[in-house]
Amino acid sequence: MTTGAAPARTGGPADLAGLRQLAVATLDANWEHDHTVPSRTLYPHQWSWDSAFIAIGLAQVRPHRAWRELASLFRAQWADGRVPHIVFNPAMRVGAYFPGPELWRSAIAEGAPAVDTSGLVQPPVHALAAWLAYRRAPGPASLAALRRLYPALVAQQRYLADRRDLGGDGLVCIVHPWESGLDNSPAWDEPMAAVQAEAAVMRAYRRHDTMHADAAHRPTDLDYARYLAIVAAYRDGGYSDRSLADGHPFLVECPLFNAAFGAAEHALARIATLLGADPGPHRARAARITEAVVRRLYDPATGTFAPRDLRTDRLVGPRTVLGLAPLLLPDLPTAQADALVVEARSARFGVARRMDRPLPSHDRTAPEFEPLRYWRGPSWLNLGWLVRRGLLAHGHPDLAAGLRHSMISLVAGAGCHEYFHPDTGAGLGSPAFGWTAALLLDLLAEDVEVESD
Ligand code: 2M8
Repeated sequence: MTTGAAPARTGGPADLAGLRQLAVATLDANWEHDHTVPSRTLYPHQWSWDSAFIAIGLAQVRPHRAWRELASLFRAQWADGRVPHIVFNPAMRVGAYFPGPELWRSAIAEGAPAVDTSGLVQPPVHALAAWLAYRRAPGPASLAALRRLYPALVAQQRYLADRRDLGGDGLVCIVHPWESGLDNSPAWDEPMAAVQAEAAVMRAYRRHDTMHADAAHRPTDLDYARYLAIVAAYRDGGYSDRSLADGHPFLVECPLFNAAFGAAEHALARIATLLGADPGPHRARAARITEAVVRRLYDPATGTFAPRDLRTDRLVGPRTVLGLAPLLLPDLPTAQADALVVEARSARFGVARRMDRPLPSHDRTAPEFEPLRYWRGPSWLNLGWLVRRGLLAHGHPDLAAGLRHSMISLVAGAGCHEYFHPDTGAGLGSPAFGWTAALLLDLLAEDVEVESD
């Protein structure tokens, strides 16, 4: 389904030097004393996985800031090891973002940091980011920063492994669509349909996103009412994970989240080796995670991965880009990696040596594909960047090159937008978006190496 006419391209710089300049200027403009905001208008605080992607790009041009970015995020780590998905900037006015600190009330929770945060997490791409930031800017200062961060990265993984394995099968369970990072993905339609809420609830609140972005591109009021109902359920239990398995309204094992969880152990193994620590336990955990991802989330009938709804114990139906994420696991067995390459090249996603259209966030051939609506079709650079790494790790440099070219062309055509129309490449969402700028810098640097253990 299409929501409205396709917007025209907005225009971006024509040459690579101009593109690089635009990316650096975007990151500089979004820098806020110790972190980078994803967007000055839509997202004026610090977001967890945004900071990880941003640190990778900053390492190319402002290495000192890359480490400050990660350090400021991990300063807000909770005592249990969770890294919150939003760290609120106390200097921002009340109402600058919805839902703000007054709704999360993190201060009431045991083990929360002094600064206000959300109580949710996001895909743990931080160990990979820290490793890459070091690789992009090696030297004594980076090494010292990595050494300081390592225990916090280990604690982040421990939280996920110990507190969030709600299915008891070695995988992390996400407890809100916001934890996936792909908030409004069609993957969540089935699990969200079971969440009790009414759109009318939103009359009591003032949404902030629709003041800065077209409402037709954003989640609906009913989606938001459900998001809030899930937050309230978690918050009212003090953000404790202990009894979630008995009745929390949203319990899902996500392939992207768990691929990031496994990739983090691979990255930690490399970091441990560099720091003179034992990489063995990280390697062993990585192998267990990959095995569990395949066992629990691979669907041989479709040849792709899908989220598992723990409330029904079923894989969800829609074939979203989340299904391609396990390519990130260097030890993904060949049978599954090959199947994912078939899926990536299919008409659903169109990854090719010469890509004529950008990688969409959802199956282009599905009836619920919406090219303009947030995470239900548009193209995002972070997903292209992750899939590209996966293609390189599994021996497909030609497809990876096509994806890289397509991502660079998107920004060249439209600027550092938050997301892009998956047919026309027109820029959508925030026009000056942090991770688009950062990952573009990483793509422009020719020396991107991909490790496979
Ligand atoms: C979007 O999510 C926030 C909620 O966390 C929102 O819609 O207000 C998502 O795209 C998420 O992946 C991203 O981290 C965040 C900030 O860029 O925005």
